[in-house]
Amino acid sequence: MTKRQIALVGNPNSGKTSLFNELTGTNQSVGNWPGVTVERKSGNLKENHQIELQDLPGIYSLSPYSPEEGVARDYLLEEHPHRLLNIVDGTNLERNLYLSTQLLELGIPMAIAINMMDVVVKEGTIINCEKLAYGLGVPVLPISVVKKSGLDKIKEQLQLENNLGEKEIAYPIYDDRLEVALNEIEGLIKAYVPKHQLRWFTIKLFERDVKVVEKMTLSKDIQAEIEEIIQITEKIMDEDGESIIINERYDFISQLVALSIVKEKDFKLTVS
Ligand code: BGO
Repeated sequence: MTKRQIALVGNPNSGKTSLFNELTGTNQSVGNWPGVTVERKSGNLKENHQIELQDLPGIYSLSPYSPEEGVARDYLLEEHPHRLLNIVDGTNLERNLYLSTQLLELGIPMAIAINMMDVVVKEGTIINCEKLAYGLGVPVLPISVVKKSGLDKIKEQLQLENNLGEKEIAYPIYDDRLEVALNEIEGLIKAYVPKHQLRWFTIKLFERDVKVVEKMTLSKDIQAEIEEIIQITEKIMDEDGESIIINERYDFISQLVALSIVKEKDFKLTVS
């Protein structure tokens, strides 16, 4: 029986290595990713050796600029992991969720583990994981690797079978003006990309991501049509394509975080 591959993805210092070690124990193999000096680590889930965890390099985004991001991107797009576990540092939620918005677009079933909850609680912050889960469309589980809390729920998630269609609508929806453009680009490219990766490729084309544009080998006519759609949207929204996407991601995250976080000091201010 082939093992199910599950990728652990997160920002540097989110606690990814600590979680990977906790879930796999001593049962790990270490090498390098092909062509780059970036360490590749995998290991079986202690409780179920049919589940292989792939520890991806710590990254802030899935842009094509650094070797770490390149390795993570290629793996996620080409090696088709069964599931993703996105580890997020709960003390730095807004910054960490930037990567999450990109991971959601890959069309792979995913869960989010909010780590460092021991620190979050100590700082007097309440994170409403149900609200985050509702807004992001995927399970969000609070954990503390150091305190070993919440890890049973993570193991349950990792062992879930994938449901057909599970991932279809779980990605952030942005400003209407952008969504109209993305919808038009989707129509132009849908015959050329796997259905579950359509959102990813559409957004990358809108950003004029060089590697994706090179790889897709679209006809000159389609490329010109896409460029026209981007330019019209840039004019309407008064920004370049890449900045439009970055700003939309941050707007989406800051609205979601504002709804999902309560700080103790806010309480004190209201009652005094
Ligand atoms: C040091 N809670 C707390 N409080 N800390 C955690 C948790 C948690 O749930 N999970 C991880 N950490 P990595 P990446 C350290 O190494 O797993 C800590 O980059 C130190 N080191 O112990 O390495 C973890 O793989 C000296 O902290 O993250 C580690 O994602 C003093 O977060 C750090 C204090 O974890 C990063 C901490 C010499």
